[in-house]
This record gives sequence, structure tokens and C-alpha cells, in this order.
Amino acid sequence: MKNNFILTFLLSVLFSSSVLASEISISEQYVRETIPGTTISSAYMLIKNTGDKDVALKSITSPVSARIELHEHLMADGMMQMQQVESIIVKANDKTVLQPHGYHVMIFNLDEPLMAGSSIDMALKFDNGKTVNIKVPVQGLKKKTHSHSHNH
Ligand SMILES: [Cu+2]
Repeated sequence: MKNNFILTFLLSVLFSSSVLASEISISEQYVRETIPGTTISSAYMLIKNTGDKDVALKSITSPVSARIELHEHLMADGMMQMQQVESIIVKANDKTVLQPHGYHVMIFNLDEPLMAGSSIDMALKFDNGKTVNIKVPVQGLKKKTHSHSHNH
């Protein structure tokens, strides 16, 4: 009886954590190295939702800044502009890409510059009450114009 109880307990822990992890997953995340003389940066990632309900990213917190906003780029009067958005929706069984010239994360008032090779912690809060914690690597400013790397 006692063994059965322990087994049931372990299974329920394993099951619930795998459910949690499987609904929203973040990949391909990176944040830009700070341009010298500035205290801002932007972050990008791929958010995947394997659940059967739409979710919305509501806010992001990080130890590196108290002011982090969700932004989108849009064309206005022939000019590329960006503005803050209240949330970024990830549809059920779909994905949303945060990328340059699209949705992105703006980090303001950085206390210290972000250096390539390091990484920062971010907590992503979703409207279903879930928080996803990720490590975001800092990418150097020198961007390869041509990528000859292949995925193995
Ligand atoms: Cu922005």
C-alpha cells in the first residue's frame, strides 16, 4: 500500500510537470549586446504553444532591468515605427516569432551593458497564469551578413 502511494505520487509529479512544460516552449532566444553609450537592448525568440487554447504573453521581467516592454514594428506613413503592445498572442497549436522588424522585447534603463557571450534571465508571464523562466544568450553586435552554417 505504501509503495503504491509513493508511486502514484511520483507519477502525478512527473505527469503534471510534463504537461506544464509541453504547453508553452521558448526556443531560439537571444538578446542584443548593448550598443556602447546606450542603455537599451532588444530580445527575440520563438514561442510555441502546443496546448489547445490560445495564450497571450503579458509581460516579461528580468533582474537586468525594471522596465521591459513588448513592442511591435509597423509601417506608418511609409516609415517603420515601433509601438508598445499589451500582449503577444500565441494561438493554440501554433507559434509566434519575435524577430527584428516584428514583435520584439524592449529592455530599457540597463544598469550594466549586456556583453556578448554572457546571458540574462527572463521570466515570461502568460495570461493563463503560467510563468516560463528562460536564459537568454547575449549576441554580439557584429552580425554575419551571410550565414553558411548548416543545421546538423
Ligand atoms: Cu521596440
